Amino acid sequence: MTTNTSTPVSVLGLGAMGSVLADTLLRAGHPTTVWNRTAGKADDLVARGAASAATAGEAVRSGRLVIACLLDHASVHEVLDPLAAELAGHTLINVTTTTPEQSRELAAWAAEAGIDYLDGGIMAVPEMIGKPGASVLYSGSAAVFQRHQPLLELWGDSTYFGEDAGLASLYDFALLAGMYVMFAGFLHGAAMVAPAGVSAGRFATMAAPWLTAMTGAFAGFAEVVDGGDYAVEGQQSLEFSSLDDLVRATEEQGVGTEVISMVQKLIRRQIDAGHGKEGFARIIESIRQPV
Ligand code: FVH
Repeated sequence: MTTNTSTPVSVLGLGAMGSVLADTLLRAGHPTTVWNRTAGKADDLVARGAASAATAGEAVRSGRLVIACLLDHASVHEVLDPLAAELAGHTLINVTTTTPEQSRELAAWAAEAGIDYLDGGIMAVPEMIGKPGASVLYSGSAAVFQRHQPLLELWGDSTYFGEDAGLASLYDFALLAGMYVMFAGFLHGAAMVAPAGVSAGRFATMAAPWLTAMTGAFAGFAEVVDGGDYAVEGQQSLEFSSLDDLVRATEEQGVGTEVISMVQKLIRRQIDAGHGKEGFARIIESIRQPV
């Protein structure tokens, strides 16, 4: 069952993200109580109609739906452990970034305390919340997700992955891994062209459409990985793309090779294992089997 009516909700944590999440709920007409460890961060929200709780316990008592948006796993326990008994029978949606195992641990802790638990992974920066492009991943209680989906959609597209509370976090970190390596790749390129007098801004105007176009290769790599045959016809071989010249060009520019050497090492391990004629997707085997 889903609810579209206003839901009394308490938001714990008014950092950059928690403040925006609370503000979005408030603007949509949900009676919102807010709490933050350090005083003062609630002032703007209170001026717009939020209720301010003096303690986390007071916030929990104000609403049966509690949103935690704190710094990390440790801070969630620090705030909520003393409130376990009061949270019993409440719903907790935790959008604090935690690892999959930490999310599962929190779900087990919540189950033990009689708290309905949904874990969230926010795929957005605060400025994106409530706007196109924002997305939040969820796993844990299906009932909680269904009941509160209209409210959750206020923040961004919401996707539910299943009862295993660690799944949202797993997808979150997997997507972030791709993002950080891509960002490092862009900055590596920017460092390479800088000695030639090319600004990072100029390079960005070239890199953005190039990398966007290259994401078109994901589906092909995925097909090869899922098919399990890295030797399919028509692929560029690992030997062909050994990256030797790319590393050399990096050295010639006098910049560090760590970023590109990382990819080269993954390739090299597969060539050394006799897979040099196979395609680039094969490097997933180097990642799957860490040295
Ligand atoms: N901001 C972002 O772009 C990212 C986007 C993806 C998801 N993350 C995660 O969201 C969580 C909160 O992030 P945030 O941006 O709001 O973080 P901060 O601005 O640093 O605020 C942290 C809040 O946590 C409170 N806090 C920290 N430690 C404790 C503690 N031991 N007890 C109680 N509260 C604590 C802190 O309070 P204060 O310092 O103001 O007193 C802030 O309210 C996070 O997991 C991101 O990874 C955001």
